[in-house]
Amino acid sequence: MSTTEAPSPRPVVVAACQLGPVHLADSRQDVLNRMCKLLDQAARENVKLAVFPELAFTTFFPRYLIEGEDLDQYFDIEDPSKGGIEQSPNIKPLFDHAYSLGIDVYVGYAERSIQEDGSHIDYNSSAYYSAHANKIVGKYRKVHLPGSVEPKTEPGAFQQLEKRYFHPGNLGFPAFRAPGLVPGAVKKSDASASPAENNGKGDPIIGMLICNDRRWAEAWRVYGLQGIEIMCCGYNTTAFQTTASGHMVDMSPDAAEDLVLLHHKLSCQGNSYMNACFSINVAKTGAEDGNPLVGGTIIVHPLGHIIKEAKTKEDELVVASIDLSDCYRLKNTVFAFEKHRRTEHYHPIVEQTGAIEPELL
Ligand code: CDT
Repeated sequence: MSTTEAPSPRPVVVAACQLGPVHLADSRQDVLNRMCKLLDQAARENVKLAVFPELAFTTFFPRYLIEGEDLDQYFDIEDPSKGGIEQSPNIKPLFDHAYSLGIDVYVGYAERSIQEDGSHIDYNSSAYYSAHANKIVGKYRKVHLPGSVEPKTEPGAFQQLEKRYFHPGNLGFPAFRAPGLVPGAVKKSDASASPAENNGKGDPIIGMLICNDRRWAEAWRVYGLQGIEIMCCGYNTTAFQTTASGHMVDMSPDAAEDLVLLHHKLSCQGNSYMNACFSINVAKTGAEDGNPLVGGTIIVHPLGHIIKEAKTKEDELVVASIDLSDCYRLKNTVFAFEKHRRTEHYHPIVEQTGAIEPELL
């Protein structure tokens, strides 16, 4: 598409499938039933893409120190010799149901990846299941793991043990196309010979992040550089803030929750705008066995505003009709990366991890 040409409409109905709390004692079957019920509701509202939270099938277990075999129950096995995660008896029924309704699904889960030598590596992962292709067409492993390897030792400290239970993702930030989501998508076989002419005309370009990743501009930009149109991101975010020792920051619960929501929305709205994409950001929320998780499920427009927002801290479907051509107002102007980016100045982004302050005066 030339930058002066108005892009053709590419409409799609999407939904955030917010989940209320999942308690330690809740069975996988109960949670699956709740998720399938949301899909049923989504089908009645003509939804074609449904996004579920991070670690959707269980309680947010990294808040607990769990050792030995007790940990196994939270993980789903990805064993290439026996088929992928879609074969997991805990997950397959969700995809089977989505297939019967013709709905694509993003869902977060704890992945136990079996290696060739029989050992395993654990990841905090998400999968994108395409109902059109009846298979997983995108996989992501959370890169920015928050928390610590060792539990905090001071009395009353809150634990966040993701660095203990998971390896940082090893797949990078791979955008992919979701087949069959919008009508009339241009395919490779009938595309124009000039690649830029096909921009904004193909099957939707999808990216995935998981929770803490949404706070990292670098992650969004790597997707932005692949022309992302829809970002899917599930999260479990505490409704309070903690100090480095794991204690609650000393402020009123309402003020703390407002601040958490502010940072969440700034991250999603700012990065959607700066990468000119829609984003579907979905909470597991409410109090899990007394541990409060923030809500704030939002669907964000590429211009940065919130299109739809959850009203509860319970299971709730948040539906929006979006038009992917809306991404091109910014992709072709302010954020036409090919015209305006100055990569010669960006070296520190990849060469440096922590901040290095200028020399003292
Ligand atoms: N699950 C997860 O990644 N939670 C983190 C808490 C980090 S503390 C800001 C989050 O970013 O919401």
